[in-house]
Amino acid sequence: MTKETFSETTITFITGNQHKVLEAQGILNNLGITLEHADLGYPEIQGNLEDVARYGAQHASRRLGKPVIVEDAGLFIKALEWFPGTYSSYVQETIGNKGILKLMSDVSNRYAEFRSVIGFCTPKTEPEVFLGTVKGRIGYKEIGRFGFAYDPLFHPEDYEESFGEMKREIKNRFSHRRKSLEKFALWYKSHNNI
Ligand code: ITT
Repeated sequence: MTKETFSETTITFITGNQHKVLEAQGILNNLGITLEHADLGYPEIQGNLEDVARYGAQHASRRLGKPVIVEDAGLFIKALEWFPGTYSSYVQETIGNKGILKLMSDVSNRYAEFRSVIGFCTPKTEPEVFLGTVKGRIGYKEIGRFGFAYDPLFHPEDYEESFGEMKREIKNRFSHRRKSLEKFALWYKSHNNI
């Protein structure tokens, strides 16, 4: 099989979440990839993060006629049998952080992970996926004015502060999104013929 090569340094991030765009731009610019943003939407199939990212990237790249990335992310809480997981969007919109804190009120094991899967695809290639994970714990209250969604609940391993208390540059150094995007960028550059 021949190795695919890519010559574009600009990639379009398909997402409806502006916070993700700002974080991803900060991460990828340092890694030599320019990111454009388009809020096109794409069908989110039932399945794990990888399935959603793979299908979404393929669909969006064929539709836009350009190389794209999409991301499917979520918060996975061990004591809740990894809930909300793939239901993270729905749970954030319905019960929100207060609802999660209520579910955790009698729970002493606070272990949780954020996971991010980046799906990459071009109009002529098959999709590729890249997983990034950050370990941490759920706090006992929401704290912090930075970040978005679950960030005020999540304290990454080895830190007292929540993601909600960290400026974007700090979160970007070791977040789940940093790890998935870095894996993608390294892979992409090794397939780049410029
Ligand atoms: P897309 O248009 O990219 O799908 P989304 O916000 O729906 O945007 P996801 O499905 O990937 O994104 O995310 C699931 C939920 O988890 C959603 O409520 C996000 O706001 C939240 N989330 C994702 N990444 C997060 C992060 O880094 N910090 C806090 N919450 C996050």
